[in-house]
Amino acid sequence: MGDLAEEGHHQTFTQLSFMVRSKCLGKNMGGMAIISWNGRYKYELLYQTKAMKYRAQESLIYALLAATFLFYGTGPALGIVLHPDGEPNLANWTDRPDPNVIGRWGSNASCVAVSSNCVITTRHQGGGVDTYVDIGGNTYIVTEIWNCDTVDLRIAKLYGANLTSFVGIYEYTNETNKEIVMGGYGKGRGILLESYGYTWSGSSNQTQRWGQNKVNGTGNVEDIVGRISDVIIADFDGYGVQGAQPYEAAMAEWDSGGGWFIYDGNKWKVAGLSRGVTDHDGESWFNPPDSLDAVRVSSYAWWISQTIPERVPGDLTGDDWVDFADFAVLTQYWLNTGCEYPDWCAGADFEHDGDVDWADLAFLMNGWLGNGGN
Ligand SMILES: [Ca+2]
Ligand SMILES: [Ca+2]
Ligand SMILES: [Ca+2]
Ligand SMILES: [Ca+2]
Repeated sequence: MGDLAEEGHHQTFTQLSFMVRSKCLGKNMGGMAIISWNGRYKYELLYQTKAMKYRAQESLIYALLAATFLFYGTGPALGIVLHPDGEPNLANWTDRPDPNVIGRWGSNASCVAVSSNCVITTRHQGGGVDTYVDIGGNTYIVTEIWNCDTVDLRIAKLYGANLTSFVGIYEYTNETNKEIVMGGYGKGRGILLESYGYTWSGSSNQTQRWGQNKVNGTGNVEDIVGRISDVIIADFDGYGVQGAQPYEAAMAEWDSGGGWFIYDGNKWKVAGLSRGVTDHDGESWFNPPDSLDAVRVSSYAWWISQTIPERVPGDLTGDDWVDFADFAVLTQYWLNTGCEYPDWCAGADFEHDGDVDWADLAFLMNGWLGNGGN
């Protein structure tokens, strides 16, 4: 493996090989690990090698085999990792987004609801059309995907969803020094490692966890398949040290695609999607603090808002069709007042004037007669 390190044009694979080798030696040389890993991702890696030199292909396959062995061998572990003395009581801690805005993406990642029938998530964990998403107490199937150029970011449409909890997009580029709340379905804290870290613990992405941090800066990263993403960056400080938040947290495996949220104008908005952490092969370190990054939503805010599809006019059930089922949703909110951003009484306040009345009913009937223009 040493000689590979001298081949600059195979640097990406060399880094991976070197990282794997370092782990074999029981040392960790740093670098960032993407925090979800599955068969699809490996497939994508292999697929990309078709256009590359055979030698690079061979190196990559060796690295993947070694990495697969290591990941398999580490046993159950990756979610949000919290210090034992800094764990929020989720029953009392209300200064955070609605738990229903974070979903499970398939069996290996997380996602964030950004409209009544769409989530955003990262791409590196794989999945796509036909992936199941559990969010807001229901399970939906993904029927459409929009990838953001070369960025580790995509929008997924959930069939039949009419989510009443979702968040707006953080559009400002002033994230540095802002406090964030992060949530996801990744692994949690395992055992304490002397005075420097924790192992990861967990065997499935079924536990939602929340923590806090603060944005230290911004940057730009390229992953091992060439996706280039703007990121916001934080670190995992020790409990109670200067700069640490009360519920200081790090992400772990399966948190990929989960949210970093900033409180803005009385609303929580998604400012980042958990992407990578310092690689310690299934551990989070606070001494020295690990680096954490999330795909920077503000850089792609315009793309996200332009790409989220418009609802079919009058459709409230997410099936792109207007019928009695939609009328039934409207009747649940009939004569409600106090409808507000972002869900507007499950969408029944079509014209966003705060109530559900005859004007909204007329809008639905119009869609019904024209079948939403379809
Ligand atoms: Ca920190
Ligand atoms: Ca419908
Ligand atoms: Ca209305
Ligand atoms: Ca009205």
